[in-house]
Amino acid sequence: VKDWNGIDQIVLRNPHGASARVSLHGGQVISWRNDRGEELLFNSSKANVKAPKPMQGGIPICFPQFGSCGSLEQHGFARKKIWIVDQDPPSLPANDSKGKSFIDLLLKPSEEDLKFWPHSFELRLRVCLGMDGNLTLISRVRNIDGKPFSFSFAYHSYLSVSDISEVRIEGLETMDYFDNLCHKERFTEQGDAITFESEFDRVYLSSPNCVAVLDHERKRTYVLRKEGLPDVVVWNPWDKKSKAMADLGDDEYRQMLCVDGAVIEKPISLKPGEEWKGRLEIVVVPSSFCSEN
Ligand code: TA6
Repeated sequence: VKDWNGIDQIVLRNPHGASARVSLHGGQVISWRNDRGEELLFNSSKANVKAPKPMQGGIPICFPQFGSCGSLEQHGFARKKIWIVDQDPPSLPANDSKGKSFIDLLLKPSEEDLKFWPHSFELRLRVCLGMDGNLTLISRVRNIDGKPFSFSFAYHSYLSVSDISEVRIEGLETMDYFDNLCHKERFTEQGDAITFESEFDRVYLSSPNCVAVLDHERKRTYVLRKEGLPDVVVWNPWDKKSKAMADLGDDEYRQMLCVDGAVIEKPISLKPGEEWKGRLEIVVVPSSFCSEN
């Protein structure tokens, strides 16, 4: 399938009717539907679909920088680039790909990228759709340079919710976090589940590997399981910021919540030849379940 700009999109399907759509523009998962055809990711109705801007929604890849504290543009350049499909992907451990339909995308720096970030790397993203409709994203960053480099990373996951006031997050209680609204001041979360009544922009540090996002109205829970991604970003722009964002409808903040598996506080350092792997699996279940926490 091609998008508005003639850029390829790949659609993964499972035998029960679930699907995931991945764009070569940014290596971004732009749609994920369950076996009833319901969209599970948020996409803004005002999203700018013109390359190179990334679409507001889905799961953009933030690399090699998360946020705007650094020398690069906000969230790095990976989400603006055109990735390529690896037609001959390497085999991965059975639990990564067994019974799943998947696609491997690759990103390597262009001459232009090297001017801003002078490090040769290969970023491989495997997007898998399971028999049960689960979505798994596995990223591998390899240092193919002659010197070490470090980076931060996030799966900037826009989840679709019924109404932000009906949503709560479990699994981040008592965690330390940076509040991006207060110039990265460090706080500690109290014992209660997280709920939303105003703008929210936090990075939870060294958090558990399972976090649940409960949507009461839809009786739907997203369970996020992560490996190699110690931090969790939770973001909702709320009304004022939404109005200031050209790519987001004024009231659309109510139907979205970003919960990102990420590496932010302690960037990953790779020596020449080394590889890092970050895995995020999102499962949708009828109720909350993080048995391993
Ligand atoms: O913490 C998430 C965040 O960095 C927010 O500060 C907010 O600015 C947002 O991401 C921007 O994401 P976007 O997809 O609009 O580039």
